[in-house]
Amino acid sequence: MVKRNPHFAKLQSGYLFPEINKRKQAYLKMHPEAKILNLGIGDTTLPLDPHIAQRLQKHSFEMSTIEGYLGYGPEQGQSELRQKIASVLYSGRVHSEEVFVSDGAKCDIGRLQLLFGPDATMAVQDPAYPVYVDTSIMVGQPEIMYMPCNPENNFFPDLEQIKRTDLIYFCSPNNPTGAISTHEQLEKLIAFAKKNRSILIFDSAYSAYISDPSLPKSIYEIPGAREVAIEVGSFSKMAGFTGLRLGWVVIPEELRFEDQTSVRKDWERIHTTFFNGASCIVQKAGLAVLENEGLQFIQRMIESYMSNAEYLAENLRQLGITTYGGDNAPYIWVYFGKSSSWELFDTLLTKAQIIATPGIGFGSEGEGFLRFSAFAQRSHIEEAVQRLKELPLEVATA
Ligand code: PGU
Repeated sequence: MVKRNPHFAKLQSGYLFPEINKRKQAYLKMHPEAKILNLGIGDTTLPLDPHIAQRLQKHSFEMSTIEGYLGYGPEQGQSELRQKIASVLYSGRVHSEEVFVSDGAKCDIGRLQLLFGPDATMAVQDPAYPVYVDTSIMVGQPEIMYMPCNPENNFFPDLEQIKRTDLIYFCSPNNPTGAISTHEQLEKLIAFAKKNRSILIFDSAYSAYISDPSLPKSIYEIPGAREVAIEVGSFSKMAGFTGLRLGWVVIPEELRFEDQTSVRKDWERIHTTFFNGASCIVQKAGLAVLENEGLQFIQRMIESYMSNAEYLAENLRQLGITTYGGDNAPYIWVYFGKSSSWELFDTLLTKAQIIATPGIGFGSEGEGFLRFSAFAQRSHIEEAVQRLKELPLEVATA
């Protein structure tokens, strides 16, 4: 018999979102007529712009011609797309060879664990996107330091209380709290990583949702970040590519290991060994996103999701419920208190047929919270508000 990988016994039973889906399916089995409103998973619902869809169509068709056919591409990504990401999204702060195109941020976060291996220690915001912790446990990393982020510290960790670790995971705009870190806060984070000789892994999957020009969209807007930070980005929420799959990782040339070898070079080795490139057609569509017409479309799409966030947050507040986020970020982090997150989840599902994500699924600081996603269809959000108004909720103010 083959021994089970012992690290898997340390994981929570299932990954958060399939667990939610299981409970939804169980409910539907008993109540097949129920109209469930899904404000749980952060999955985009608005259709693609024709400009982008036409590009997909064009290149799909060209695959049927001898001249237009494309096989394996460069594993690191099509050079035109790497250049466009560097120039449009980073205003030239990074070079195209430092951009590695992928099939999405989630897969990159998993592959990044291989770069540092089983001995690396890590710090992570609590609450956080569960993939950072789950993949660290899977590769057998020995220690995870949780950095509490809550209303008391305005969702930014007290770095003086945090022990040195090799890696620091940080996400802004944050999933799930919707908090956005300021320039000053990120300067502190970079200084902390420098002092400790740690590497910062900065997840900017929601950066396109920042409309306030005073807030940083990328870690590379912070001086000194190139020597300490990796950035993970995604087309999923920026352009509605959750189903198409396209993301990237930036590793600046200055980033070095203790022995002065290049982190970027090792990443190139991993990326080209484990991955054969994102779909060539989807990369062409990614290029269309970064052209003027595509950029105008994503602006409209983001405004539409953000108007959902504003509507939802405003209505929840009118019900006397304490909310955070929803401003420059597509998630609303809601404190109900008194009950546990899973109890709150069950109450909403059974009494109002609404799905929200239980805060505890993102870490212990999420207990008593629910995360509402603004990516749901507008009609579902409006109906959810209506149902919440009719529901006598046990509401607590934080
Ligand atoms: N990073 C963060 C912070 C995310 O919230 C998500 C998606 C990703 C990366 C994944 O990006 P891709 O480029 O699409 O791979 N979070 C969603 C979806 C759940 C999931 O399992 O990824 C969420 O609801 O939290």
